[in-house]
Amino acid sequence: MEKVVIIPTYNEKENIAAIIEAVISLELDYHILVIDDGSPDGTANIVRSLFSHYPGQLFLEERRGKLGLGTAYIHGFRWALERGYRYIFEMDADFSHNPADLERLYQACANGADLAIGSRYVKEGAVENWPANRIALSKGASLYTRIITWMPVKDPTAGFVCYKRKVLETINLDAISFVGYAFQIEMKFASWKLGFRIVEVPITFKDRKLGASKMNKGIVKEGILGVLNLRWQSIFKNYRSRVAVGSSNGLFPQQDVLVGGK
Ligand SMILES: Nc1nc2c(ncn2[C@@H]2O[C@H](COP(=O)(O)OP(=O)(O)O)[C@@H](O)[C@H]2O)c(=O)[nH]1
Ligand SMILES: [Mg+2]
Repeated sequence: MEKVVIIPTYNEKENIAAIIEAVISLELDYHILVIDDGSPDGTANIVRSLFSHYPGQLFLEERRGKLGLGTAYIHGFRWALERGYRYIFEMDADFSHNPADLERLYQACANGADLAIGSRYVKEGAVENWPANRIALSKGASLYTRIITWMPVKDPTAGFVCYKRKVLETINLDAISFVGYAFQIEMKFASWKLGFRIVEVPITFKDRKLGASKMNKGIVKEGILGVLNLRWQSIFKNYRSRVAVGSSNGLFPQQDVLVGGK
């Protein structure tokens, strides 16, 4: 029970079998947990049909409807913590994240990081085939987040991450408020505020070839307001103690955070 990759899905029937196969064929003992939000295209049925091929390695949690990426991951984190996993990964289903990079994130954590981020915006990181407007949105979001929060993370919206379990045990998951992609920013912000060591590992992010993106205007709006809210809370509302399990006990003195690309 060492490593589990959480893959959130909504209508990923074109990708899900192949991404599961790609992770398993690494032969590095990754377990996989798919969190499907009642995909109308039958993604969950495909996962179920693969159970007998990968017994004890492939798991599925189904939710009733599209409840958002953030709560899907929170559900997955709780599932993984209850089962004793030591390294808990986030990865998209659509091959934007290369499963072969899982091991690079794992190595970063095994070598001292508490949180390893697959980063597009550090040296040697890259984005391939994304339309110009998506790149502008993503880079703009990164810059905006850094200006408002001062968080020294170059790719704060990244969704390819390895957490050591102690990070997820320390963050009060009930206090994580966002449902969409702002969730990704908040998880990094909370980890940073709690003094965890964050390392950015350069990756090449590729646009999906199959299926459709679920990005929408509501997600962007939540991100813009959400980042302001995080900053506000961290200045005036003692965000750090509120986001820690057990709250306001002073257990987490701010450390010098080491954020490094390669
Ligand atoms: N369970 C769940 N998964 C989601 C939801 N929204 C997006 N996803 C999944 O999150 C991952 C990233 O979403 P995607 O649409 O590719 O976002 P993009 O890469 O930013 O365009 C994919 O695996 C999606 O299927 C959701 O509301 N619930
Ligand atoms: Mg995608």
